[in-house]
Amino acid sequence: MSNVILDQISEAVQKGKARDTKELVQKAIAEKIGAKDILDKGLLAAMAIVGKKFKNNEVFVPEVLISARALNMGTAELKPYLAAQGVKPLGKAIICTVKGDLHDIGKNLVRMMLEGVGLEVQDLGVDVAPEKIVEAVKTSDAKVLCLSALLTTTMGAQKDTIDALAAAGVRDKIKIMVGGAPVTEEYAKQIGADAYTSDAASAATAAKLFF
Ligand code: B1M
Repeated sequence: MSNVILDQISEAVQKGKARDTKELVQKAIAEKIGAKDILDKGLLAAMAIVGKKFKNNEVFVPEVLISARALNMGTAELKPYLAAQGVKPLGKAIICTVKGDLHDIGKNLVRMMLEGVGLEVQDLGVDVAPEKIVEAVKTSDAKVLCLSALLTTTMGAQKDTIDALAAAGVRDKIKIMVGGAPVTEEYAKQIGADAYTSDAASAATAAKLFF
């Protein structure tokens, strides 16, 4: 039974049916299907299929965008269930997708998981230039900065950001975590990041250790 609804969620995301996705996620929650299963086997499974089709030129940017919108509607429903909300914020983190990069689904998931472990999150959005990040670090009391990059062509902006923070004299004010599909542990070390994690849940666990 549960597989049926997870398949329906996947189908709704693939077709970009945002309202259906939201309703099906609500139905799955009511049927006591675990939030992580709904996320992994329904919502993200769909995006993996859409990603393959995108790569093979079977679907194009507009279709991917409407699927992304449906996926975001679904994850918004899951937010309270993915992790218990902390009552008093543990501390503050800044998150963004780096310059030149518009992908925000992974970033939003990381933000959600950080909030889930009790952190207050300042989200700077997507395509964020190093100068803007430097300004945010200077003016905020955040202890952790999370940089997301989804393209091999924008991974370099993670390094540019770390370099810009060093040049501005604020590199040691904050712990820098990097992630995103093309990013690796080795790359993270190479560019002088403090931590790399491959998924949103471990990003939250790792971030917590800095407080
Ligand atoms: Co884009 N895109 N895209 N795209 N897109 C990819 C990434 C790609 C792999 C598709 C492909 O060819 N197979 C490919 C990149 C190739 C490469 O560089 N290696 C690609 C390309 C080429 C492009 C364009 C250049 C296409 C074009 O225009 N010709 C263009 C670039 C635009 C730009 O950014 N300047 C583009 C555009 C788009 C859309 C706008 C259409 C849309 C984004 C919509 C949105 O985000 N609102 C889109 C999408 C949706 C994808 C795919 C299909 C899905 C990405 C996604 O959201 N995955 C993607 C193919 C794929 O991945 N299968 C693809 C789900 C998400 C949960 O995973 O973001 O990896 P992810 O996040 C994970 C982890 O990486 C980690 O946690 C998350 C899960 O737990 N994580 C972090 C992420 N950030 C972290 C930060 C941390 C820690 C962990 O900080 C500490």
